[in-house]
Amino acid sequence: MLHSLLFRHSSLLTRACSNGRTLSTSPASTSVGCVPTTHSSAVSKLAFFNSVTGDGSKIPNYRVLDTLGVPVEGAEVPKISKQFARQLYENMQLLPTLDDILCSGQRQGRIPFYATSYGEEATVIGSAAALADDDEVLCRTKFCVIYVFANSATAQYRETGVLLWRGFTLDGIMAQAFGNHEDSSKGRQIGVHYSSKQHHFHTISSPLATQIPQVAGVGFALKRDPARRSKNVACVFFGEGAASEGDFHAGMLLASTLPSPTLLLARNNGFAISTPNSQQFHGDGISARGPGYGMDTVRVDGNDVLAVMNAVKEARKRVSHHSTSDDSYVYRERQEVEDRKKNDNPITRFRLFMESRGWWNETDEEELASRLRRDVIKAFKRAETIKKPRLEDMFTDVYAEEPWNIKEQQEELVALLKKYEKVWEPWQNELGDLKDGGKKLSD
Ligand SMILES: Cc1ncc(C[n+]2csc(CCOP(=O)(O)OP(=O)(O)O)c2C)c(N)n1
Ligand SMILES: [Mg+2]
Repeated sequence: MLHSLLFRHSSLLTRACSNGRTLSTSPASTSVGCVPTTHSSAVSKLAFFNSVTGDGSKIPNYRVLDTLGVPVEGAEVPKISKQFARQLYENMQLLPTLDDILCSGQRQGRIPFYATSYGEEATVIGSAAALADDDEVLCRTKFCVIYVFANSATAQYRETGVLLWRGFTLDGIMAQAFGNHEDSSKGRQIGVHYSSKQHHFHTISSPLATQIPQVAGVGFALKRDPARRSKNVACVFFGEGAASEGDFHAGMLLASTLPSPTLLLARNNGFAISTPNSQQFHGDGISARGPGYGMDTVRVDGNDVLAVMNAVKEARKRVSHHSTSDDSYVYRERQEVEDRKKNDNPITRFRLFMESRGWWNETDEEELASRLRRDVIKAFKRAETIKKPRLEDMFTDVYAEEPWNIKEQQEELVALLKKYEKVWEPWQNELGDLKDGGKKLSD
């Protein structure tokens, strides 16, 4: 599931008070003026509240399709063609295909690390389809509820689908997984930490939530750029666990006080590694925080690709003007995970919708599954044979002028190479995997 929050500020009430035209715009008969510091109406009755809905209910979950892929009563089904629906479906199916092969590749020791997108296919592909391909994305990318806070794209680590939607190739995915010399980060990043300037996909960093204050800055930069001002938004993806970091609040405050075309998408998959939602927050989830920052907010069913697409599209319109290191079965019942996959699978839900329109059938499914698997395995095997980046690349690209400590480390490595490269077999083997065999540095 996915929830989304859309943010915007300056309510009518605020403006009415600050303009001084009226002291109270509150419909409450008990209103006795306006408190200057908050511009809220003054009342004589003591009342506490802990819900943003006014009546104590939970914020509702926006949905277009039910779990059987049938449009729910009153929902607006986006007008998409058969071809576009198939494109959505194909991209959603590509994610678990990649996940299956790369996860088993990691278990076989062929790649060092991986994080899957299982269950988050609708959230990520639905959002990607609603964004413009040159909107800026910042991420850190499992099952999820999305909250869209609308204001620009940055990612966490489960948003590979955004890159795929934008045309990032399977060879690019595999180069990153193996850290070979075709990888845009030259093998210096941990797995799934993608980076692509061409695809407006900002480099993923491991510390949770750092991307949230950054996106407020990216959004502000877009606003200041006449060529992109009313054309692009900045969009950040983060998990509900990341929303427990101080950086979440810093980013929300920045995005709301410096208005900019920024979209914040919180994916709530119920867990931050082994910590369940019940231990992460008290209150109505992450979405309840949006209005506290004066941001337009919506909670969306993240297993519903059409709902996600509608919500992100609307949010965009408004603002324009876990990993292979962990075993979830230790903290989640195997049955719970299996049931969830069966009972409310975002891919199955959309497949049922497509079948009801006569856009998809069993033959299409079999053809797609074998084609995706073949393509992914081919890219995996190719990347495995490609040499790793040159050794000297370890020291470049961060500083314009090499600082003394980096120089010192490089000199130390050169000395070690001179001493051991010809006499110690493990080093000889490792150097043999590098693009230039480590020669340039040792010369
Ligand atoms: C600042 C920081 N603390 C801890 C970690 C270790 N860590 C990596 S992923 C993760 C859980 C994140 O949960 P969530 O944001 O909900 O994303 P999900 O994995 O569920 O998609 C943690 C605690 C980290 N990377 N950075
Ligand atoms: Mg989570």
